[in-house]
Parts: sequence; structure tokens; C-alpha cells
Amino acid sequence: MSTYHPLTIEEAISLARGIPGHFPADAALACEEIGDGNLNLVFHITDQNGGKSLIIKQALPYAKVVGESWPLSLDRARIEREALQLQYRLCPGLAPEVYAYDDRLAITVMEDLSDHTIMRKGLIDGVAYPLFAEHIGEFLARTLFFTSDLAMNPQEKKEQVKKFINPDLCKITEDLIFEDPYKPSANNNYPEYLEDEARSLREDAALHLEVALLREAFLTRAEALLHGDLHTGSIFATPESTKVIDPEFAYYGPMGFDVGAVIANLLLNYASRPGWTKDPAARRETEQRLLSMVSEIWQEFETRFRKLWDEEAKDPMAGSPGYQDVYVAKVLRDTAGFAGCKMIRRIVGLSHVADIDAIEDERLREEAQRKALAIGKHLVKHHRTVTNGEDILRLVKQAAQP
Ligand code: SR1
Ligand code: MG
Repeated sequence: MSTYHPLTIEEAISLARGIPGHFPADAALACEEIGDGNLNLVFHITDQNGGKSLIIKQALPYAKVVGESWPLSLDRARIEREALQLQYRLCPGLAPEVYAYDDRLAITVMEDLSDHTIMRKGLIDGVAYPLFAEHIGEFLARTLFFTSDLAMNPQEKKEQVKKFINPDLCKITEDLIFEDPYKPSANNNYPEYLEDEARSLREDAALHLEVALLREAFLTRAEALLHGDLHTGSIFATPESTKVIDPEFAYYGPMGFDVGAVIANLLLNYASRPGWTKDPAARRETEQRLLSMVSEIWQEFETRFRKLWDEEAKDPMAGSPGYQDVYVAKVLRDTAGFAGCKMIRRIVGLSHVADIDAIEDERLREEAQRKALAIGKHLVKHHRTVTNGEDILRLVKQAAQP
């Protein structure tokens, strides 16, 4: 029985060879560690004879991006694997298949999606994803609805809540999204020229009230099993296909946190476009496409969520007149607010996004940072006034005006 240790390349190959029925006995296996995220090792194993491939993901006992001074529980590998299995069961075309796992080694062996591209990279390169809104709307509606009290027996749901208690990863979110940007913190990371913006984030009492309310929802409202970190780096995509990966931040929380994460990352890319698309007409077209995606994502989610409610709800009170409308309105307000929080943290907090940070021209980068902050703050401050999907776009457009 192996005790926990980070796998070597040779161990990863031998482990892959042992997965029943995957590789032929004469497979010439090669392995590369390709983990470029903040927390884990990722081994990509391929049969050089032109055959199959797979991924082994292994959790490290600390946050790789910071170092051993930030310990993290290895139980997150179990949480991630169980969330992946559940998401695959609910949305088979939209998540990778898990082939095997070993909780002692904190590893999950899963489908290789390297025929897809990380969506953040695709968006930076200006790739259009015409089916994405439909796919992610389906993923969000099904994973959030079927794990909630609307569709589950309340006792069974509480057992699920227990299984997905994820304190270490929730703490990362609590610190990095809901606290650090609003106070002096060693975790914060922004260029000197943004000190005026950082100061205003620290001093804006009206903003703090809205962040406090959103933070309270994140801490206390166990509505559904969330992915928990649904940014465009957690999505593999092609124009035809979407696969959601990396649910290690999964826990029971407010549905709008996941919907807001997707929208925030499209809006971060929207704010970054002048840094990437030089031709003004092409830039305007891409910006318009991104804004349309934001509103389509909400529409696709809402339509599917309401249909599931009408056809599949088990909650004995689900048919109460007006309940569905009140519930959906709450998810929409949360979506707008959490989207804003997630934009702000990616500009001044610990962990940034390449859409903005990889812009070479410093003036265009600064413009993008300020635009993202303006949109983020406006969404947070006004999230409680949002009553329909188009209100989100109205707030974005108001804030994005030069
Ligand atoms: C210390 S981890 C920093 C960030 O990376 C993950 O993707 C999450 O977004 C987290 O907040
Ligand atoms: Mg991740």
C-alpha cells in the first residue's frame, strides 16, 4: 500500500500501465508533467505507438503557487474526483470521464482532453465558441438543480453537504475574493500605477456592504453543489465541444457563484480586447460577441433551470405560485454580484488572468485593468437591483463607458 508522496514520472507511467483495459501490453508510454495551475501536478501519459492517452492529476499538500507555507488538505482530491464523477453522470458530454483513483495518493486518472484548448487561451486568441452558452447553460442548470433541495430528498442532500465540506479551498476563496482586495494584505498583487484603485477598494464603504452580503451568502447558503472555481481556465473547449474540469473547490454554496464565475471571466476577456485585437472593427465584433455570450449564458441557464423545476422538482413546495420566480431572481442577483467580486480579485488580488496580464503594451494593459475594475465594482454595487438578464449588460455598458 503506497503512502502519500508526489509521483515521479516513472511512477506515473507504471500507474497508467496498470489501469485495466486502457493501454495494450506493448504500449510505449511517455509522460510529461504539464501542470500549469496553482495547486496540483498533472501528468499527461501517451502511447507513442499512436494509441491512447490519459491524465493523472495529483494534489500537492500545499498551494504550489505560494509554496509549502500554505498547506492544503489532500482530501480535496477526493472532493474533486467525487464532484467530477457526479458532473459526468449529470452531464456526460460536458465533463471528463474518471477512469480510476487512489485517495491515499490523492490522484485521479481521467480522460485526456488535449484535443481541446483551454478556453481562456482560445478567447485570448479571439476564437468564437458559438455553442458555449448552450453547453454551459446546460451544465450549470443540471449540476445546480439536481444537487439542490429542489430535486433531492433533504436528508440525502445533507449527507452530500457533509461529503463536500471543503474548508481549505473555501478559505482560499474567502481570503482571495471576499477579503484581501478590500484591506491591506500581503496576498494582494497589483502594479504601483493601480494604487489609486486599490485605495478606493479599501475605502469604499458602499462597496464593502455589498461584498459583505455576498460573502455571507458564500459562507452560509448551501443551495447546491458548486464547481466552485468555474473560470475559463477550468474549461476545455473547441467551437463544437465544451468540457468542464478541475472542480477541486466544489462545496455546497449559492448557485450564482458558479454562474457569476463564467460571466466574470468572459467580461475580463471583454475588458482585455483592445490589448489583443488591433483592428477596430474586428475588436468591436469580438466585444459584441462576448457581451452577447454573457446574456445568452444567463438565458440558457434560466430556461433550462425553469424546465427542470417544472418537470423534475421533488420539493413538495416547488409548485407554490411565485416560488420559482423568486428563486430565479435571487440566483440572478447573486450571479451579478459574484461576477463583480471575481473580476475585482483578478486585478488586485493574488491570482490574475492572462487575458489581462499578458497584454504587452503597458498603456493598453492598464486600460484593461481599470475597465475590469470599473465593471466589477459596478456589478457588485448594483447587484441587488438586477431583475433580468439584460440588466447585467446594462450595468456592464454603463461601467465600460470611457
Ligand atoms: C492559491 S490558489 C489561487 C486561485 O487559483 C484557483 O484557480 C482559484 O481561482 C484560486 O482562487
Ligand atoms: Mg483549478
